[in-house]
Amino acid sequence: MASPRFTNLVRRWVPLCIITLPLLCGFAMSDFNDHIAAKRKYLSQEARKMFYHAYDNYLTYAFPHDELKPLSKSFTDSLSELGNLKLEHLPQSYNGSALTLIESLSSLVVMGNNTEFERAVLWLSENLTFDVDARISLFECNIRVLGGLVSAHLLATDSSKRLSQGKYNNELLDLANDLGRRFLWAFNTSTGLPYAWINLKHGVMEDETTETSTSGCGSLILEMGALSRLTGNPIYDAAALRALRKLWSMRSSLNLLGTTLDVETGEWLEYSSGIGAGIDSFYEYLLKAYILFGRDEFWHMFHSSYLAVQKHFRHGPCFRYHEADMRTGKATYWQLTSLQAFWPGLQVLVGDIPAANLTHREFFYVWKRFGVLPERYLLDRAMLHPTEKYYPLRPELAESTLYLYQATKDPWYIDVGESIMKSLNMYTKVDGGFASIRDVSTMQLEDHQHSFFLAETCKYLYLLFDSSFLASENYVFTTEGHPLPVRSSWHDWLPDVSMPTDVTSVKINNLSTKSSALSSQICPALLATLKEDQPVESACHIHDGRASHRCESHEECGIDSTTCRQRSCSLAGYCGLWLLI
Ligand code: DMJ
Repeated sequence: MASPRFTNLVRRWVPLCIITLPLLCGFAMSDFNDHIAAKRKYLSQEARKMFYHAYDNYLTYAFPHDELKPLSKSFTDSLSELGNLKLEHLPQSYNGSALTLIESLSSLVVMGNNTEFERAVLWLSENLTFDVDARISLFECNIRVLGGLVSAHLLATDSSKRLSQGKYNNELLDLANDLGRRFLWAFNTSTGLPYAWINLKHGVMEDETTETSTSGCGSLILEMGALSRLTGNPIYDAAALRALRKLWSMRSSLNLLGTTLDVETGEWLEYSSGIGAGIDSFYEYLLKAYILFGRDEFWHMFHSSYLAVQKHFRHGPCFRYHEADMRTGKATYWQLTSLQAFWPGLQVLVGDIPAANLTHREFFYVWKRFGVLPERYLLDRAMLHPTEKYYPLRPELAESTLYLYQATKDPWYIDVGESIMKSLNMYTKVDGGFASIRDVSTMQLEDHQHSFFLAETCKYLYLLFDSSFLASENYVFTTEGHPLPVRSSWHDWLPDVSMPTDVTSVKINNLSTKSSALSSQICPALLATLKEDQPVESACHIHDGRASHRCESHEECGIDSTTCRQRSCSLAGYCGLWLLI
């Protein structure tokens, strides 16, 4: 029996503890939250400083040309490949396409600088022309220029009244329309697949290469779809959709696509495939087009591709992605590439948060090891690729970090963002801007500040620390980081109501759920097709063959919903996560 003294102690202290502990915890939690809020505020100011260091130097040394050379404090007209023409032989009126200015428009809005946004919009409205004898990449010009203009037009004309009344008369949309018309030349092929290169003045040049990439054909639908909806001319959407459908018809029996192809014959030139260069934004645009336009067709294409990727490219407990032959699924290259780092962000959109978190950690591990992400890292030999050792200020890891933070609110991602920002300031900041890294093993710099550093890298870091821009509307970010608002008038099935926040309430078949273009968690189309006894967990979820989970072979087992890993058949005849694959 307990002594009376002990009983007294318990009587006196236990109720006190029960009352005070939650209070203490509450105080500790609120202290912690205050600390995170203060840290985010400070870091958002640092991200803003980074952006303006890049922007101001661009304006001083490179504007109105395309991009800044921060070491020599000069410029490059990187968007156009001018062949034998030298700049001084160009007409007087030619002054570059001010690419970095176009790419900065939406970042200025995200950072709340409406005055500079207006100044840039008005300058572009008066001076930008696409009537130039320049050979441009359709893919790059679409994501950077068309995307930049369409997004800025939407931001200039939404209800926020960012521009002084009467000053803007849809000039950016007119420019986008003009550019879109020039793009259409590229689609004049027997397959509907567009040429990778066009001359803005003369169309497709004689002897132009017929080789292009999967991304080049399959990442046009957001910008061209938006342009059609804004102008009321369906021709842009139709061209991009036709190309996408043709591309999808070229998939293998494994639902995989290659990375390069011929636009005239419609045949694959490169069968090795993955989630990185040449195909990355193809997956991204299927899901984002579904979120923006609500067409089930996009979801079906995305879902099949996503499952195929998880099944054939992912390996190991660490959730790395190798490359494989689209026809056989056999591994070709065991490489982690910088571009692949967008994948966890896409996984957040689809709701596979645990998988996104694990993959993100892989990329951050390599970032920490080298200080930044090398373009290619050989997984099988745990070493840098002999030639592709560069880091051109790419945004993908910051992008995925933002998506993961939005979905989880885990402060660890704030630390990751802080670490990314520190590295950028330490290794790439120079007097004249931010320079790319030529070799991550020596940190030797290269004289180039890519426009996506302003459109994406700085923007994603800023949004990680200050997401007030996201509170006003539900946005889809293009692959170049340009926000497009999700609007019911553009959408096949969203209810006709305004969406004042970044979370949209969606009701399908009496089921109500919340969906956001930044962390949708649950894909509505999947929800609509569900039977009542099948809980929605993830886009990669495949049920075991039998409800009892009994099996005779691995083929009868499905894909685990939380980890997206292939389940296998145990010796006792049950499907489960028995082996690490
Ligand atoms: C950007 O131009 C776009 O994100 C594109 O989809 C591929 N990556 C570059 C930056 O790394």
